[in-house]
Amino acid sequence: MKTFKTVCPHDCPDTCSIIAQVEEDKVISTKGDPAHPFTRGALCAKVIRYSERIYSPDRLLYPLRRVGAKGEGQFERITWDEALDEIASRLKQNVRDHGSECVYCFQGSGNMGIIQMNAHFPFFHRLGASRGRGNLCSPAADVGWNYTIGAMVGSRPESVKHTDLFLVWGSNMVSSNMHMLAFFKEAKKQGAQMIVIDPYKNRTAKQADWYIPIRPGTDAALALGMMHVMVAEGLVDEAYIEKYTTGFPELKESLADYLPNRVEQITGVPAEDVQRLARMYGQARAPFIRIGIGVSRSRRGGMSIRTIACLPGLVGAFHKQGGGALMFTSGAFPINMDAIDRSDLLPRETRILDNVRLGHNLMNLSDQPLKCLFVTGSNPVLTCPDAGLVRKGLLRDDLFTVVHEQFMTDTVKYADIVLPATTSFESFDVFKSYGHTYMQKAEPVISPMGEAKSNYDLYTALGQRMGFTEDIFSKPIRDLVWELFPSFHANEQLREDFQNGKTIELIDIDKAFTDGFPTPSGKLEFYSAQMQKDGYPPLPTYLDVEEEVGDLHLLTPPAHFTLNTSFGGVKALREKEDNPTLLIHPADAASRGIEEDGWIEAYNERGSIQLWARLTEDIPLGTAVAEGVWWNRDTPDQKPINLLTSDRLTDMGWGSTLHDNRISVRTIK
Ligand SMILES: Nc1nc2c(c(=O)[nH]1)N[C@H]1C(S)=C(S)[C@@H](COP(=O)(O)OP(=O)(O)OC[C@H]3O[C@@H](n4cnc5c(=O)[nH]c(N)nc54)[C@H](O)[C@@H]3O)O[C@H]1N2
Ligand SMILES: Nc1nc2c(c(=O)[nH]1)N[C@H]1C(S)=C(S)[C@@H](COP(=O)(O)OP(=O)(O)OC[C@H]3O[C@@H](n4cnc5c(=O)[nH]c(N)nc54)[C@H](O)[C@@H]3O)O[C@H]1N2
Ligand code: SF4
Ligand SMILES: [Mo]
Repeated sequence: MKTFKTVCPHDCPDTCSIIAQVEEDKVISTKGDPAHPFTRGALCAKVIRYSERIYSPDRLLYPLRRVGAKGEGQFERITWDEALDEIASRLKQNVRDHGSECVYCFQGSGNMGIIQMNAHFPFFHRLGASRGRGNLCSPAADVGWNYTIGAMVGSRPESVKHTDLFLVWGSNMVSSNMHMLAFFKEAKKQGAQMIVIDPYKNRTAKQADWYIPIRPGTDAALALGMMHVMVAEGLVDEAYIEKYTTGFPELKESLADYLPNRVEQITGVPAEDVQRLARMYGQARAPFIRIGIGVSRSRRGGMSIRTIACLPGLVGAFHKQGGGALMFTSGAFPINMDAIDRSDLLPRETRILDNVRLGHNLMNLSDQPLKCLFVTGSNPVLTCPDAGLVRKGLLRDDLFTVVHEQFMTDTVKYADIVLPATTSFESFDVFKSYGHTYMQKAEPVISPMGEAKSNYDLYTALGQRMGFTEDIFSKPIRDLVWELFPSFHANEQLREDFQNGKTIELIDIDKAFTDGFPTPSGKLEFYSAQMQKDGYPPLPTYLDVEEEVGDLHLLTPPAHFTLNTSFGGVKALREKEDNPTLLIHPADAASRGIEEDGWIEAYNERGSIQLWARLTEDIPLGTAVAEGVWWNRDTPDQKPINLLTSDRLTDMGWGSTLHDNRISVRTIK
């Protein structure tokens, strides 16, 4: 029996360190690594029995060629040579006939390793394929936060153990960020309070000292209402504001628009609660705000995040132990991404497409239609908005689709060629994190299963088959590490620790704001000249947007055991969630003829799907919540929740508006 250290590859802020026990090239058990300073030996319920995923009888182990109709899932086994030859010849022919921008790779975050997640870029850049911008997950949050703070760093997550007031703003941490919550529990023992601000009473809100329901998309108004009260009542730190922020006089003037009564009308939060919240925040010793990505997935998302991020500037929280705010820690990793991105290989400035609008990209590009689609680390048939249009696009006879996957997902069924992918236990990588500050190395724990190839090995092989001679298409994967981390060159100790599998920190984020903020002005920016240049209001603002048709606001957040459809592939996890469910207030249900829990139909102009209605007062009137994304086979009508979501973009960063849609519901006749 041998013991290996590896890293959980899933898209999750916690990036856990895993200890795997291996016997004769087989993983016997997986458990958390107690030596990891952030994850401290615990793995979540989704990953604790990871060998069920690695050895699932449903793993794809060989290349396949489609023999049935698209979407049917009928394939025959072929060799890697046949697969690579067919892909190379289809690519060459299409590039010759239609130009290289008829090729496009849809990328997801199924494997968060720095190398494997980005391994396709050199190939598609060299080819001159269309590029993508934005993603389904969090780009509006990145842009919004950066306008205020200047870089994607914030308070150290572990430091929440020293807070006296914890604001969880639009995050279901019990399910999606449990290791940080564990640090807050230490503060709770000392009497710290937790407030959850969320449109519905999720698992985390149920543990809060105070749960504040808010109308979806209205967070900026609540934050501005708090600022109004804090300024009016002298609950701000004038000396700090003077030294560390810019634009306070302009902000102060604009706060006249955010009287608590008006904020109540916008947000649904009673004026006295706005006041109480502002006073608690303004009087706390070291208040800490954890901002969730959920807040950002709406047409006001970027501005909401930018506005919430201003709050700590009023009270000096970033400079108090236990205080501040955290969006992501991604900026704590100085990495030379050019080493893996390789934009230098681009033959010219190629076309850029919005990744979130996959259906549109497949159906509506009239000047140069897409002809070859690659999918890596993603399951867009289920997880992309406007899923009906995505499916239509994938059914196009003239589209050549290649999917590299571990499982026969709903997306794989539309592929012409299917390529088997290794799991992270079978490949080398280096991991940063967006929820903590520690770098980790993952050596392969076992040999690849069947004929599976890692992303890096696939795109190296494909590059060679295309006749690409640049060094990246033959470089041993470990050589890349030295190019990715310039800090390793000068620091032998760091290099040695990394080689030996120690968790290392490249930047001490405790010092991130010691000399000010990394914005253009060097200060936390209440007023942002850059925003004005980019066409946004320069001050934090509650934006007006047009309402869609439909009588309930639909939220589609992660479920405890699923959402990321990776987990739906594991039988034991699938069985823990009962049915694809719509949580709805009993009065909203009753007024639509739904008297008790049961199957109903949710619909809007994009389509209709069946969901199990569960009547609960945890959901406010006017809102409905569908947790998780289910594999089609686990739904009554083989339709994904994203049939109902729109591919409209966020206000910033070309992100998805998955929490900004409207539906109606009816009983099934
Ligand atoms: N309705 C609704 N939709 C959503 C969301 C929502 O909140 N609501 N959230 C969005 C967000 S934030 C995200 S991140 C997405 C998640 O979207 P999903 O597409 O469900 O992402 P994952 O489950 O992380 O991974 C996708 C696939 O990557 C495969 N994979 C894993 N590792 C590798 C690898 O090394 N190589 C290759 N080739 N494949 C691999 C897995 O088997 C899996 O099938 O969903 C988005 N869609
Ligand atoms: N168990 C589990 N954990 C996961 C995942 C999973 O699928 N399951 N997915 C992983 C991935 S890819 C990601 S990106 C992260 C997801 O991270 P997040 O998107 O931050 O997801 P949650 O933490 O569940 O938080 C979503 C919360 O945001 C709330 N919300 C939605 N709209 C608004 C709004 O306008 N205002 C406010 N205040 N709140 C709003 C929702 O009601 C919900 O409670 O989690 C990761 N971790
Ligand atoms: S908490 Fe996140 S990183 Fe940790 S094991 Fe679970 S999915 Fe992986
Ligand atoms: Mo995500």
